[in-house]
Amino acid sequence: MAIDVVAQKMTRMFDNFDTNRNGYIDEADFFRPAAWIAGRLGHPIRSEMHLQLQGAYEKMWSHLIPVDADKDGRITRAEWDQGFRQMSSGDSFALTIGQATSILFDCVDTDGDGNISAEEFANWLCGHGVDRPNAVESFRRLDRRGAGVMSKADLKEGVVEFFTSQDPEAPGNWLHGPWR
Ligand SMILES: [Ca+2]
Ligand SMILES: [Ca+2]
Ligand SMILES: [Ca+2]
Repeated sequence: MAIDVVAQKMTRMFDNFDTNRNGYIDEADFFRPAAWIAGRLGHPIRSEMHLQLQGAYEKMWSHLIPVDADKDGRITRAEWDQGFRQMSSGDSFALTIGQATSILFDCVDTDGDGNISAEEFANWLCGHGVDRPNAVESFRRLDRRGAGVMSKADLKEGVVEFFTSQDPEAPGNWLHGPWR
């Protein structure tokens, strides 16, 4: 039987976003990576860099709130799967992909130069609990033309594949690290 590649990727994404690994995603899960990534870059809590990252993550969380179907402030795996199914079958999926790409880009492009470097991407994934070798490998896959940096358009190509491609070899599958 063919494996459901998209479903496996969504499970991976849930695990990455549940940063305190307690089985559901809530707002607190997005404080940790912002603080971790800023710290990795040598910027303390409440520094400008940290607050900027936290703001980007708060945007990500507010974008996910509709997935919390019963409005209890927590996204369970069931809500996650259901929310994704609704989103991907809806008319506004292309719009959602565009918004998701922009929000993600602002979380990852920490120096704000309009490109994502290998180091920025690895730091982002490590902030979500992926180990560094796998984070580096993920960037290598997503940087499909070997440019060494990703533009927002390059990231969007990966985001689209992540959410839609059932091809096990699609580079975009690696957006949230190893997915199998
Ligand atoms: Ca959690
Ligand atoms: Ca809920
Ligand atoms: Ca950058």
